[in-house]
Amino acid sequence: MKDVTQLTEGWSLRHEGALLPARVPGCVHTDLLAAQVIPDPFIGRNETEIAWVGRQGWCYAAELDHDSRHERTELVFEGLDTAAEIALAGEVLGRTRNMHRTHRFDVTGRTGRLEVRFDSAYEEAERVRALTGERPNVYPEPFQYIRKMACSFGWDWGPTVVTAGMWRPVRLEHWSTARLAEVRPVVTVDGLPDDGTTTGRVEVRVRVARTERGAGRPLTVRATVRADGPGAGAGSAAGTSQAAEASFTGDEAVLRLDVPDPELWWPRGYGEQPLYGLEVTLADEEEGRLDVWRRRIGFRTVVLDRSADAHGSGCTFVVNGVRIFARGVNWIPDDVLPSRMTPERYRTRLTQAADAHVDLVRVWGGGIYEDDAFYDVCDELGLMVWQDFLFACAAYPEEQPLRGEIEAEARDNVVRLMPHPSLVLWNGNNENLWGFRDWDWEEPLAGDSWGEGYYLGLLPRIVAELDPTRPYTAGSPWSGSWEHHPNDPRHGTHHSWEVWNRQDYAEYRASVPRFVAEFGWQAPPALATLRRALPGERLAPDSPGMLHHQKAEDGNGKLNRGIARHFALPEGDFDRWHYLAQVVQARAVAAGIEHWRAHWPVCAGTVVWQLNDCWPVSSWAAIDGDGRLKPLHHELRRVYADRLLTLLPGEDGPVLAVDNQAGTPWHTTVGARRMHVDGTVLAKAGIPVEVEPRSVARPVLPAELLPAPGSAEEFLVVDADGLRAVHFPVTDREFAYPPADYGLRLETVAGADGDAGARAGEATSFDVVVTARTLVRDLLLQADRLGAGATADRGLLTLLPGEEARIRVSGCEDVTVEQVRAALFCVAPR
Ligand code: BMA
Repeated sequence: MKDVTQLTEGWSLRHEGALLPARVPGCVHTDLLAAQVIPDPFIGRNETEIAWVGRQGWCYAAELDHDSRHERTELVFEGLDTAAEIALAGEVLGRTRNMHRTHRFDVTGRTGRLEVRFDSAYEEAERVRALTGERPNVYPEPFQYIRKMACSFGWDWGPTVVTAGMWRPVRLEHWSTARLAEVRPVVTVDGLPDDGTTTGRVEVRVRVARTERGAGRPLTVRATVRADGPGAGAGSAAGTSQAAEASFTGDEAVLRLDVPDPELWWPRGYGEQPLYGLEVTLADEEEGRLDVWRRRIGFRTVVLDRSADAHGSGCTFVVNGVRIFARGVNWIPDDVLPSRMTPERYRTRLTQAADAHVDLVRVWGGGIYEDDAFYDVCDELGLMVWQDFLFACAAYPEEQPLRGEIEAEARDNVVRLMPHPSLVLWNGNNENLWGFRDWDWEEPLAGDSWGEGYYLGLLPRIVAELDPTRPYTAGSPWSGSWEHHPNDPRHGTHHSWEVWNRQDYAEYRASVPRFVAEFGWQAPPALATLRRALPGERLAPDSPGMLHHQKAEDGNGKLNRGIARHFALPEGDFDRWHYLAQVVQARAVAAGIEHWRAHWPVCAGTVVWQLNDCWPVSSWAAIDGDGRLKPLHHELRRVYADRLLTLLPGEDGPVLAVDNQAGTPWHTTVGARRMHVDGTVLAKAGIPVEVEPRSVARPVLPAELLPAPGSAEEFLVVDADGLRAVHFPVTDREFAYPPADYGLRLETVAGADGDAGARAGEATSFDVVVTARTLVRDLLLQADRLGAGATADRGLLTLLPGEEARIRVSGCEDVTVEQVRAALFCVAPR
């Protein structure tokens, strides 16, 4: 049986003649940080100070000592970042130039000093650029000439932190006769439940590598699939187990397993996430078991329906026959130093996404193929994953040495990720087809390659060959062919960026794309995050640290104009600017989603740019670089919930849309009130509504309920089953808000052990009970002002006079009512 030894210990990093202790997996920056050679790049303007780290070569070393009874020993690097030369006892084993691949070297019988010498990624990129020639790029740095996480060279939300190192595990594999080189489960489902009997089919395609002795030997491979995992509960296929055996033709074998009536894997909100364990064992007669491979799989079908219809051509995910409005977010690397990611951190971040009722996560092409831990959590939480191949915002040469690297990398990652049932789409690139058409690339390219051959040729061929049941799209955005503009809203996927760049967020309502794969609005991170990142700085929207932690072109200008369209732009009041920027972000994204969801099924999904951040920065993220939730996160939780009440501004006043994305009908009565700003109800009605599952109803609002057009004193409120929507006929700066007046009281929450108050100094939970005496619009408790670890369970709240709201605060020590009052913000403060 194969033996595996992880090589985590005994590594050192050479720096100016000294040897620093090194962590593997890890990278140069984390080792230099641990040795206090560099300051934290996330703090202040340290990023600029440590730019030198990326500009030089680095050498890691360890003593390699092994002694094995096996025929073969291989040194396996799951990820080398990036341009490396690997030498053992002074002899070069090989060279690498791609952080997204696994590399394997034969070290049978060889021991001694193992050195992994990294060149500067810039040097490598320049070398390749010299071979392929120059290509256009949206960003200044040369990321398209090197297969390394593009955003490590800086992005419009990310710092330039160009690292090097063994960012994924390194191990020795000792084996004899043969090992499993590739295992690909192709999972399909015959006969969906409505058709009567269902059969889950697993076709396992196996490839082996052999030693000389193994060359002629007959091998057998056995596969078993059994119910497993958190979702497989009572009444499920629990306990069932199927097995199959096959022998090899050459180095390949195919096994087929049928699982009768499998429990289906569903996206969250549509059903459970039962997972089945698949085990593949390689054996030969003399030695018995040689190698084992284990993964979890799930039974579901997925189709991306792109067929033509009266509106153009759609883009609708269909899982197990159910058509889905995708409630998505874009995912960027959660840390600009991705070796720091842990399974726990993936789980935290993805659980935050699930808490916001997200059901689809797009792994964006300027980042990485994430660790298996990421996709494991998505499998468990029912988060559909759309995976970009790693190309973003640039023209990419198709010549060697890049072409071979890209093919190898795509093969590695398709094979690695295809067992995950959460994976629903492979996508060729981010914005490159659009870039070719619209960003003036054609002239500088002058006929040179730019990546089209990857997106329309190589990548779809690889997906069809290796992972034939999964949909592939050439790019995002993409209209399906060159016949239509790549970003044509009527066809396929669309990125909506004009609105943030140049317009008021109301303009989201001007079109109904078939699938909005990117759109978003910026806001600064939580105050505690800024305080940590910018120690000692007197914060102002344009203070030096704030500007350094704002990477977007004219980012602050766009933030300010976004605020000024609705509110008086606060001068000299950072806290209010910060609050208003966060309000506008939440409202903007909500406006888009409310509008597009109301147009289901013409529009079949929204993928918010962006869920997360990779350091502390003002950005489009809903969760900031320290993991704190912005008000947008709470707003996503509202607008992505199964049930949503929406008031959409229409030509003749507000239009009510009642969205029901649940699988059961929603029968309710919408209470609608036309109100005066002083709290008087001017007209009211109960509107009975019946909304079918996964559909939208638009009940007519009686005319007497519509606030007078242009009124600065009237507004409309609709409520149903604890949900609320409000409509104000004019912008906030025009509306006659009374100075907000509310009472405040704090109530300690009984602990889980029934212990009423908390012991002194102990972190606790308490409720902030707000009683509105006037209209209070978009009340927000910024819990991080009460304590760096404090969180609140609610975001923006609009209260009518006399209403009470309860906000649960967790993770902070006792505070006073005055402190809470100072952490509360609203649109029209007293
Ligand atoms: C799109 C993304 C990213 C970018 C974002 C915000 O272009 O694909 O490249 O960060 O917009 O500008």
